[in-house]
Amino acid sequence: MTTFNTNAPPILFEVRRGYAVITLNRPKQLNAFNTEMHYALQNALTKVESDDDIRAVMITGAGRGFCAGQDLSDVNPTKRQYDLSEPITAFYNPLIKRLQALKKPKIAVVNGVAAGAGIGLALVCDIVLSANNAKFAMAFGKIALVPDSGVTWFLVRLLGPNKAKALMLTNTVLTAEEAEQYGLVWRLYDPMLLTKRAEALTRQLAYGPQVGTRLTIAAFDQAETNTLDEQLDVEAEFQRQAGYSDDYKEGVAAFLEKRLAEFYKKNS
Ligand code: T3D
Repeated sequence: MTTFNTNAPPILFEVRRGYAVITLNRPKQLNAFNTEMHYALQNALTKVESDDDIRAVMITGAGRGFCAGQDLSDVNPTKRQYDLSEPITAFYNPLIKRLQALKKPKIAVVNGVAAGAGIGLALVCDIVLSANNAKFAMAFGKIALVPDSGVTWFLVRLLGPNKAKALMLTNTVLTAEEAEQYGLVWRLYDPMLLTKRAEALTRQLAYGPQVGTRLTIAAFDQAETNTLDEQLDVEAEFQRQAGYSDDYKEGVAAFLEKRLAEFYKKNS
């Protein structure tokens, strides 16, 4: 039988060379969100945003789940009813907006089931890796709620309106393979290999060019709503900024000198 440490912190936060790892740490509840976990995640994100040595971030879950959305035992409506827009506007919306605004590469490492707001947490990341035995449970409809945490926004863009609605209205639980086919996931890995592969990818992004990477993320974010004319202007402006970066000088010098570019030199 698995035993769980009830005094464990709701988030584990580790800074490694060039990147941070955030681990949602309520494994008994499949890392469902409660208020403490929201606050701890906010604190972790403050560190990620403010520390220039953190150039990328991995978000994953402890135990057999990634994140099961809201902790339902915390909000049990049979005991007490309240305005559900409050936790959404106080916690979930700021979390998704903050992650969307963070232009350092964010890698969701879906180690097990993701449900409800846990799917929004994964989809707001720039790259989603998943264990090939993970599941993506839409969940909201099953408890008579509507999708939140940006899930309607992400799914309609990934799948188109009809497929997105069908998925949600039927409370479908996607397998990892289906999630990959639908574009929710970038790569699937054997669970034994997932962490190593995710760390390697996160390091690759952390040690890559920073200005260009951040502007690339921002450019794709703006492409969601821009016209082609507007987007061409964005690309020109971002290219102007990237062209003044030391990383660009290093990238071109390395090419001409037939060597590997070194964009990350800390402690080396
Ligand atoms: O309320 C607001 O603030 C509004 C915001 C809403 C945002 C949302 O996220 S709404 C959606 C909330 N989430 C869900 O409805 C998901 C509920 N969970 C499930 O449907 C299933 O647990 C899963 C599909 C995620 C996994 O199924 P399975 O069969 O692999 O695991 P299980 O046996 O159901 O769960 C394992 C344990 O985790 C179990 O506890 P136990 O019996 O071993 O002590 C279960 O109660 C617990 N657990 C799973 N999800 C939650 C949870 N505990 C609290 N809250 C959960 N969301």
